[in-house]
Amino acid sequence: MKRKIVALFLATCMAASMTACGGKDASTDNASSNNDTADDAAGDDAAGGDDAAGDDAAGGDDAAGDDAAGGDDAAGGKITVGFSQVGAESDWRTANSASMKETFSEANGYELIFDDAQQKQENQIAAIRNFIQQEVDYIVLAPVTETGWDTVLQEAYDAGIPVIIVDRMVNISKDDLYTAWVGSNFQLEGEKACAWLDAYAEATGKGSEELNIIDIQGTIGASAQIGRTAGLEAAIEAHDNWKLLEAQSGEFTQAKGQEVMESLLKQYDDIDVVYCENDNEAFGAIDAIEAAGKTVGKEIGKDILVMSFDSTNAGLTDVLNGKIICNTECNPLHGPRVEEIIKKLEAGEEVEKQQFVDEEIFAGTEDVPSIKVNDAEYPVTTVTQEVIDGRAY
Ligand code: GYE
Repeated sequence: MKRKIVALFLATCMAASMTACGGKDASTDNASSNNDTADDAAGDDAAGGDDAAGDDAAGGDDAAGDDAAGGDDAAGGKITVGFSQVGAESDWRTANSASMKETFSEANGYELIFDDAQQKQENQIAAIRNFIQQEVDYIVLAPVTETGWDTVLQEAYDAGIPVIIVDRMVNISKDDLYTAWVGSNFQLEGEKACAWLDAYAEATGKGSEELNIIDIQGTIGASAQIGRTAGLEAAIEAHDNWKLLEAQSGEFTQAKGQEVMESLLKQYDDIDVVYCENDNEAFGAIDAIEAAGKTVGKEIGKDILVMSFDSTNAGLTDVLNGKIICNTECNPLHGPRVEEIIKKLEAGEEVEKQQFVDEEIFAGTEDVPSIKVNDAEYPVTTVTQEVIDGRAY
């Protein structure tokens, strides 16, 4: 309970202006020493404006940090984190789950309640309700889609449990229903991939040729799908000679990627580029293309060019093998980033509402040394075995 109230206080601080929370007095009496309802505690604190959780953490006795180090709460002094994970649909997701589990280990002072939602929002909503009931200290949510979160996040908010969103985004009516988000700029990823294709076509003398493009989309309504599809749509809009033959969801899985590609190969015999919205879809698409007797490769007009996102080890290995021509990175190692947010909250510090991760772009050829998107220049890394061996996922 104690932790719950501290958490609500911190969440309220985040929502209120920092001047209201940044006073000097380190008394967290409300938060630490009585049985006030969560509403009372947060209300008083926020209204009083004198209590600084940060001061507490720095030198006080009642700091949330103290709790974490040796408190007496249900988890035996550990910080409990309920993590609602999308599923296990891809190599990216496996790396992401591993990162979260490694970070939020018992040895690091956490009790992690990990829930795999099997790509279903209703399972995520049930998991969050379960976390609320268990009075976890933090809820971490990797949302399957952007919409549909208002009710359950309001419930977490009312219970005084800070919610950290990771990876994909939520689209909610009130911003203070979550404390912080960390993830990727998915539209930028799409724009980078398309800038690469544009530069590659130019560099190989095919800049004015017609390009027939297939988009194997991710899970419809997921930020990663929305952003990557939007990046492609904008590029198609900007190129008279680029044509989107079809966009269909491969649900970020290899099996579905293969299925979609198989059926599209029957429909179209003039596909130039397959824009797969993740590596696993690309693996499935490659299998389908090869089974249909066509070639994946780098020659526009002769091969089918497979583009992908994530840049997992297996994805970059396919770049090295010449099967994927360009792979735009999406970094899954969010465990330490979420932990940093939690540590700051524990210390009563302000956290950034939204944090974007820096990401690279990889290609199988040296034709395009760098690309430009919105006036920013991004180097393109040519994949070698050394590059792959030097990466963590
Ligand atoms: O690209 C894909 C996974 O949301 C960024 O989800 C994530 C995406 C990732 O299934 O492989």
